[in-house]
Amino acid sequence: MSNPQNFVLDRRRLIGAGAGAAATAGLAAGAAAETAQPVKLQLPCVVSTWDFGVAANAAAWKVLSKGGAALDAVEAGARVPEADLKNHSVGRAGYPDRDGHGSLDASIMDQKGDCGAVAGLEHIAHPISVARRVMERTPHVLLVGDGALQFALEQGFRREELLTPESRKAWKAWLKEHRYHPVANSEVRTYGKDLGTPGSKTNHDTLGMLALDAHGDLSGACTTSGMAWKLRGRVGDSPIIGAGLYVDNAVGAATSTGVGEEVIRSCGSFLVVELMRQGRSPRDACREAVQRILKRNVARDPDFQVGFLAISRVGAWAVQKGFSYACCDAASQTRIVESESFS
Ligand code: SD4
Repeated sequence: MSNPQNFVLDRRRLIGAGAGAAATAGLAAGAAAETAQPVKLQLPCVVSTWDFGVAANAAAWKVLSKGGAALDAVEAGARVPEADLKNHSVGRAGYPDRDGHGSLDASIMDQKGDCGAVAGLEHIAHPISVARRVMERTPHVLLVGDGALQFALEQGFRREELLTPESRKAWKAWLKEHRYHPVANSEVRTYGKDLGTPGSKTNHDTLGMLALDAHGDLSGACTTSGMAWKLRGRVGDSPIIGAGLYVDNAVGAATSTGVGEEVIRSCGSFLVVELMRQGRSPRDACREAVQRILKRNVARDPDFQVGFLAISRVGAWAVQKGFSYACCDAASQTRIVESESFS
């Protein structure tokens, strides 16, 4: 198998490997864009949201390129931004809630339709691995808050301080402003000088990762610290199966990033997969899901953003303006797709 090829998108371009079946669509302040040509699927492959997905993909690729399972790949991939102290939207250094508590959400789903998730998990740096334990070692799907922490500790996970000095500083800076206005997505983050330029490596959001392994099995993972400065106890889409993540081995998989409330209200990732089941391409399915949110949310916040990423067995690449993703597969060909806008 050839070496992994990782490609990063800037906010206008998608750089994809010449094989695969993935698509994104999203909206940024009410506008979204996408374009794609159908391409043939080549196994294995992995795609993930945002530019930090490149490092995550490399970890997933290590598993996939040796013939490993998609489930192991997405867990390995998700653990990368979770451990990255420069990443303030996933894992240990994620920005806290408005009261200063770092709490994490994650979900994982495999080719059998089995799934596990944790929400509002504090003091544990790798929620994706706890989510996998929930899936594999309990009869349940979702554990929350103190119960999730108790389970994680019983499973041998280490209790640690999630906040880094940097994320604490950012929280203090936000507190000074005396405003309660949680935001998601790099393009609209405005609090503190240390958040990084919008779109920069240090200023991105949820990791959603979808992988198709050499055996033809799909799995997905989604991990986040949620919206910075959220209300304590607020849970976004990422740990909700069908919202932030959905996998159906016969059809495809989808994941999301952005304002989780909108994705939950629309059962976003489930919707994308169901649309693909009906014969829609990943691109059209993502676009339709975005358009439904747009239609429903008439009085939306002008900053509000949602993006979907999907992978199918017979799909196409696509991307929308203002939302990047990283892909990795064994193809020798690469291509660049310029996005175009619609609203
Ligand atoms: C949430 N969807 O908690 C996550 C946050 C996110 O881009 O993805 N931001 O709502």
